[in-house]
Amino acid sequence: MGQLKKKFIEKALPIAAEIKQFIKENGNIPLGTFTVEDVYAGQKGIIGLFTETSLLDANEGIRFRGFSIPELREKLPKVPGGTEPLPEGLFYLMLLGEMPDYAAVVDIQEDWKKRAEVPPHVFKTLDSLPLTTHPMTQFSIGIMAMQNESVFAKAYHDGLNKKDYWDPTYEDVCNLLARLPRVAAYIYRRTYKNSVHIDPNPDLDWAANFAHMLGYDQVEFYKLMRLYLTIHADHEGGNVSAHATHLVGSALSDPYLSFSAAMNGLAGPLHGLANQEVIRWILEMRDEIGHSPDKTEIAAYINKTLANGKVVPGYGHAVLRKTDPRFLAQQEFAKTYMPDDELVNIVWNIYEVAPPILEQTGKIKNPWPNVDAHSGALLLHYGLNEYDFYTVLFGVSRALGVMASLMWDRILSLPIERPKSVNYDWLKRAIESKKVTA
Ligand code: HAX
Repeated sequence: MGQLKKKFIEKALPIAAEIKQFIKENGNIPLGTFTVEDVYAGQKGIIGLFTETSLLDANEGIRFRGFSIPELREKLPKVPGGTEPLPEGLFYLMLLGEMPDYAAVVDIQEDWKKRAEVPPHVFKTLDSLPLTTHPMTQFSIGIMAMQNESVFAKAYHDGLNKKDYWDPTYEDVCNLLARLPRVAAYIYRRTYKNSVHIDPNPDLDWAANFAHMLGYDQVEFYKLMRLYLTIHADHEGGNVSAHATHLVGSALSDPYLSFSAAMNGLAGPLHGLANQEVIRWILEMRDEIGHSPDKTEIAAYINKTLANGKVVPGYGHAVLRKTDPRFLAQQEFAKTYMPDDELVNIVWNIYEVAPPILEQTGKIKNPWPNVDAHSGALLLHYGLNEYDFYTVLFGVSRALGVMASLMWDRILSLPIERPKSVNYDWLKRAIESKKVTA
């Protein structure tokens, strides 16, 4: 048994017992009320999910087990002499709730290297798809193709005691995390690089090896991947990809089934696909204007986008009400490594121009940029210009958070998710009865 798995069960069982006792003692205490509008508005603000790995504050942004993005960048272990955090360390933090040292991260790296071999049939499955298949669809299919190896599904089929669900889940989670970069890189190389594939380099960390398999071996790009795979990992439990993992997982669907569901959600343009949409939108703006747009031209293009009934991609958020700290972390990276890059400067100009325009509409609750507003310009700087692929990078990162969360779902034996829905007639009757009793 690897160090992390041993530590997880030693730590998780007493905490799970404590949480369950807490729920038993406090289960009847009301936490709030909801309105008729809440029923229609995508459950926003309604507390109905339990997620240990991270917590989002509307004004401050995300904290992973209590650590903000700047704190993660400072405190998570780095490669010797490195400047960006190692995402394997963030997985450790999210799983255990404690900051790892470098040795603990190396231990995870060694474990994942042993698990990293992707079964050949997965590549054959991917190769059978038309090259025009969107990379996110390929990614979801690639994940599903690995499902026949699920240790949990087999153990459940063979007869598994409830209290042991966590154990084969852990095996699936680590196998999946170890293999995702290879699957993602395979999709990239088959779709855009004539199927000239690059073997993994076992001497590299998880993020750098991913960059290497994609074909980007610059040290700066390794740094970008470490940062990128860290900041996209988790955003508490209610976003579409995390919620999908939790929801599907609550039926005891194994991690492969749960995570591919998450990726189908991430592939939506209001969620993770926004990162490709941002770059598509910027490039279309530049093409239409015929040169690098200035602030006045950007403002006009934003107004035109809104007038055409489209969203300005990369702006707005269901929870956040300030600039996303994940945007700011990427901006800081760009200021260090590419302050004169043309597209990066367009992104910064949009940041100056867009918020007041969006605010003036009077309906957009958050006029500030989210994580997706910046990432594409960073990738383009290093030549990764196949923007349909960007959401797959997001997906590889998101696996860290939602898989750590799924481990907690299992250790806590969280039940099947089944919120109540009501119809129009029910709402009308509820309002009527309120009027009668008022
Ligand atoms: N451009 C134009 N209109 C926008 C907008 C934007 N960036 N953001 C919100 N709105 C509109 C909504 O479409 C809605 O319009 P209607 O009332 O006509 O339906 C209105 O403003 C109120 O929306 P809201 O309450 O402020 O926002 P929601 O919580 O409903 O939606 C979204 C949050 C992120 C989906 C939304 O802001 C949006 O569509 N943004 C652009 C797409 C995007 O960047 N998505 C990525 C979000 C971060 C993420 O998950 N990354 O993976």
